[in-house]
Amino acid sequence: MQGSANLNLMIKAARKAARSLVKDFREVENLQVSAKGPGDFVSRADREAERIIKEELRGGRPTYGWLGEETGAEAGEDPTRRWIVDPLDGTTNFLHGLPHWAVSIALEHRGEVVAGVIYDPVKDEMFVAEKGQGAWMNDRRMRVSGRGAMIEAIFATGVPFGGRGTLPATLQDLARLMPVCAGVRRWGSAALDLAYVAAGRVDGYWERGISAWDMAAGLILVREAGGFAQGLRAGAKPLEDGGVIAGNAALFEPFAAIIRG
Ligand code: LIP
Repeated sequence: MQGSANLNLMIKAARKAARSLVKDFREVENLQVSAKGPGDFVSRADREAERIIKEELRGGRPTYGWLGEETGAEAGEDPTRRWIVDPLDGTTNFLHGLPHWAVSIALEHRGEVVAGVIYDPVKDEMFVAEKGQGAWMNDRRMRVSGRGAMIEAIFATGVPFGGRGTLPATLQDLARLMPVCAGVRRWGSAALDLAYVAAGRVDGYWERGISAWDMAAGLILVREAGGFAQGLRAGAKPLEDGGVIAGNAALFEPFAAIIRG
């Protein structure tokens, strides 16, 4: 896939940040045994990755707005465009030396995500999509799965922890879904969960209480791969709804009906 100048800028920024994160990830694995643990070190790694991405993207497109997990929102001279960035999605996995995390970069135009890049440097898998140009993984075209029976389908989700208020609703989701599907996976990265729906590796994904930067890039990957991605409430936009339901074309409706209760 050739991609636009914006997409190539996003890919360059993701790769540059990933080089820094991979170096830090090797150190984190060593820090697991330290009494203090790697918490502060990972926070610094997260912030440095966002600094790298911001420098690249705002250097190339200085007028675009910004929304980043670590540095927050900044308006741009161009009120119609903004970057939405999670420099390290799967932070807890990273912190524990679990090799399942990603850099996620999205471009939003007039409230709609029009380009997305999710890069998993440990597995060297670059997931990209642009509106109307399809979804790709390492230059191979991606399509959502063709599975049409819920009982054969597997789903990904994020299970709240640490007293998060969405736990009761998520447990009810699981109680309704588990008996009628082939299984649920909790891998710890919303961005990669959505990328895996787009790649057909998992048939659907949902999560309550996640941020725009967790999901923005994954939304366009799923849609350009032939899937559907909507808010938890019927008709709601995920980025405004704080949650998402995504799935392949055949299963989205029955899956969404279960989650919406
Ligand atoms: C994470 C999400 C994940 C969710 C975690 C966390 P982070 O994002 O990708 O799906 O379950 O609670 O929000 O914090 O690693 O960028």
